[in-house]
Amino acid sequence: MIRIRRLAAAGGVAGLLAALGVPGGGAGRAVAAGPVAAFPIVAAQTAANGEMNYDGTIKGQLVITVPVGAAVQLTLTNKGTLPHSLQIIPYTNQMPAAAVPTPAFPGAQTKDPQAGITKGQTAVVQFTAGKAGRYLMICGFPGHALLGMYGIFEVSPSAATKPTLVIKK
Ligand SMILES: [Cu+2]
Repeated sequence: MIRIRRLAAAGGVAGLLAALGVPGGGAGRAVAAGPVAAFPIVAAQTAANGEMNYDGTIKGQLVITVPVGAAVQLTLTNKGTLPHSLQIIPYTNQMPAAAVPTPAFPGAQTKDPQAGITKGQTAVVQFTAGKAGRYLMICGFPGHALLGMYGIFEVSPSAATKPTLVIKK
């Protein structure tokens, strides 16, 4: 079910960009003209929080900031014994029990985020940060976000903002 949604969403990127007036939505390429913001992220990098961490961080300590319109690439590698995933969702104080049906941006999740990827696997997530605002990067495996496996994903309204990944501990 999620796979079908993802495919449908991927086909809608060009239309979304056109609707938003983002340059690059035309010319036959569904790729934003914004800068590429590429970050590797390791799930279960340490034993912290029962391995339910991104780069050893929990509860919003990891903050990614990108400019609006950025072509984002997040490469998730799982070093732990539990499955993990990554999904961008609108900011909320109420962590979902598992991945939500639709990510904040088309394609902004690893495949089947409730199932996750297993130890040693890597998944590449690519999407356009089409709307400024504050979002969460959650693990969609049941229970993990509730237990603190989430970071912050900020989309700056300024296209001049440099993409950064900051760890605040
Ligand atoms: Cu997880």
